Amino acid sequence: QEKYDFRSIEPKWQKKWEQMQIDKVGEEPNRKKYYVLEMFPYPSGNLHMGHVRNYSIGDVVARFKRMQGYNVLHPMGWDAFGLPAENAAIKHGIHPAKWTWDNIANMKRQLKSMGISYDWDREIATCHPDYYRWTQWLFLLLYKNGLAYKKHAAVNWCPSCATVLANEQVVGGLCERCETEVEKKDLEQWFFRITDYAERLLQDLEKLPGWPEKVKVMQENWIGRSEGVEIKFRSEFGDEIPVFTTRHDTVYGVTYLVLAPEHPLVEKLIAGTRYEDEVRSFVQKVRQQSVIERTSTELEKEGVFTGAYAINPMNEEKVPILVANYVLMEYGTGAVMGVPAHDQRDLEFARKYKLPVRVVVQPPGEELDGETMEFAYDADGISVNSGPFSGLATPEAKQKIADYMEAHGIGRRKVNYRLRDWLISRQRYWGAPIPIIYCDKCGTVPVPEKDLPVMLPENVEFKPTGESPLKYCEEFVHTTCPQCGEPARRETDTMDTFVCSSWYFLRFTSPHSKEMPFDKDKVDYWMNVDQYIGGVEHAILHLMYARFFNKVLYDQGLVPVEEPFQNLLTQGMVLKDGGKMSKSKGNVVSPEDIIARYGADTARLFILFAAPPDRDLEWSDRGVEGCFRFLNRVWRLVYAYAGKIKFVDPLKSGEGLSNRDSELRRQVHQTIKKVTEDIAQRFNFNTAVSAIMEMVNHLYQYKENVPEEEQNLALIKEAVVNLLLLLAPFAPHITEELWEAIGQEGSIHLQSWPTYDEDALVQKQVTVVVQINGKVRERLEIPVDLPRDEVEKEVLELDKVKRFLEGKEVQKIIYVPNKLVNIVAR
Ligand code: ANZ
Ligand code: ZN
Repeated sequence: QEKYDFRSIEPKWQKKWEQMQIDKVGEEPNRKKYYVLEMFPYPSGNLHMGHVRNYSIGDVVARFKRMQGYNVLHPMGWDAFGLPAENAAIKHGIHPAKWTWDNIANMKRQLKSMGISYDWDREIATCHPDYYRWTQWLFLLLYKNGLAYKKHAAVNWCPSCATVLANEQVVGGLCERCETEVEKKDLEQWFFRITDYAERLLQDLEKLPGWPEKVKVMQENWIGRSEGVEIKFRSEFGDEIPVFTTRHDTVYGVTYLVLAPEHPLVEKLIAGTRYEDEVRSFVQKVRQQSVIERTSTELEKEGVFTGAYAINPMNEEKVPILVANYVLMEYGTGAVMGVPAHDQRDLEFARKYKLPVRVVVQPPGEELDGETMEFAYDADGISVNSGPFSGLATPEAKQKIADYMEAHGIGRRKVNYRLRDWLISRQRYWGAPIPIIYCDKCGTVPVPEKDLPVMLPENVEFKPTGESPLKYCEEFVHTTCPQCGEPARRETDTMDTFVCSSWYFLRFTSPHSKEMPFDKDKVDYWMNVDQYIGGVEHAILHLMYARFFNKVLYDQGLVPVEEPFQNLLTQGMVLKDGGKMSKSKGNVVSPEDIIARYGADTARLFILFAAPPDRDLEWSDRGVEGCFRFLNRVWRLVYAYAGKIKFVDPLKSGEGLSNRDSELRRQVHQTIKKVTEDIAQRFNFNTAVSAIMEMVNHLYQYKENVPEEEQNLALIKEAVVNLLLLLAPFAPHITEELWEAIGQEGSIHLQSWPTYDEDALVQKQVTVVVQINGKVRERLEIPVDLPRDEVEKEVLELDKVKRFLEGKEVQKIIYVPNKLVNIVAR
């Protein structure tokens, strides 16, 4: 065969593999299992390069592990609910279901053209009733265990998407999806009690040495654990006002108290007073600001006096109560003790409103003055002006004051988390309906399991009204109460799509299970995911939610492991001209075009070769060309020998080989060692590929430099067999074709990963005779085939040679490789 015709090779093998069911996998209790998973995509319509990268990385791991003898689970599916489908419906009048399933069909076709080794029999789509019935089942499981509840809450509302957003979906005050300014809205919403798991979600990060440090830090910060004391202040009227502080040692420095505008006490304190109007209008104003704005250090701190006072329980001092924008209702108790000398926000606030600043912690060797200080002193020091606690160093003061407060019922030690409960209600159609029924008599009634799934009705109208189309779908809303049989109404909210993706990795173990979301014996065999691969954009939300779900299921005895993902690889981005590929920049390279022009093997090889997987990768047309040329080089090399080596057995040992041949064999085995280690230990696919490229160069050198009749065909067979095996996980089609061409039996992808011969790695030594002007003066041991310049260098450094050359000038050096050096000098 003359030409590397990927256009016929790739579809041919894809079809054959499908017929052979080569990627089908089942439980085999006696084999080591390996579960490799790439984050499943949202079916937006077309694969982009980020997908190609994600799945190419996963496929190398899957194929490599398979060749190493593992029973590998490598599935793929679709994160198929969500907004874009519904927006398409509103904009173009296409039903979200049709839009989604068409996109899935197209992307599946594109994925198949990449030759990724998925077990397609396990394909799942979260929008399929066979899947979402179990999402609903899991909702009920959480509900029954007190982990799903409904409450009235001010929520983030995107007016453009017309839906509620989780805090995590608000970025810099803007909607993550459409970048519209987010508003606040009061709604009854469903929440999952993820805060019950805050401590375990934090602690168990330690059990994940196979996760990138940066991801663990992000999760840690998101959970935001802090230790402090909840101190009971009270108003002059006797209302309790607990405050959470991490600096209870500064309690003698409190000069005012601040409530969040949403704090329930505010109304009570101001009602009927002359402060009423001013406070109310301030509260209204602040409620328009987002949480993000309000926590920003740049925020202009603003507040108003309520007219009321609070009593400091430590010294019975009276301090004014204010309402301010920098205090959040969602954190701690929604009330803060103001210690301007030791908290920068408080200081800025105090200066603005002329509140006193009292120093109660002195830095060692410095005198702070409350009147003039410009920066709060928030480090440790020595307590002053603090009654019986004056003179103590900060850690000790904290200890003693907390003890005192607990002993006197003034306060209690408390751990606080920044993590909030997970708001899962969405006022949208294209999601899993929340399986709840409201009955006038029975109240909130969960849908009985036997009635699942609560099907999404097909026949709904899509209008940009901001309300769920389900609300207006009579046949959906009206139902009967499962408890009393009277007419009742269905919940019309659907679930956040992050719920669907929080358990899909479990469903892949038993995607067709009709009895349960997944079979116990299947998850016991496959879990946990040995290697999870995906974008760092999911480092917080998806991974946190999935860990939470898995822990709930672990506690229920439904899954065998507490942490779902043993190892995590967060791949870098694919950049073009130094920036992100994006439609708006017009610099998008379409995977489909690249595959059409160069084939899937080239696309995969380039993307794996161009950078280590966790780094950003710069797209380069020349780089793609280079990989294409390389595969052509492999093609020509193998075909040049195919006929001659077809019936030759590969060499099995290096015994009795000539120096030349030993050296080639050494290079082959060296490459096996390097590629194996690069893949297994570090996922350094880029260096693995470049080692394979080098090996091909050595083979060409052998082919061109060794006279044909001296070429060792058994050795070449050994080399070519190993070359193809090493390249197989990266470029599965061409290697399969060439495997057949050199007469090997069975699919290359069913072969064992090559092992190297330790003995072959030793570089052979040869003795070179050193002559000066034709007379033998010295002998030198060098490694076989040491490059000429290195041989010359070594020779000229020999003592004897130096002595003979003294006062002479070297005119030329003649080198007969591996045999003789003759220095001509005068
Ligand atoms: C008094 C104090 C004095 C504070 C001092 C700090 C320094 P982390 O570490 O994030 O948990 N705080 C408490 N609840 C708040 C709320 N709802 N909105 C805004 N701020 C709030 O922070 C705990 C500290 O954040 C608490 O300790 C409190 O200020 C503030 F020299 O109390 B501190
Ligand atoms: Zn009822």
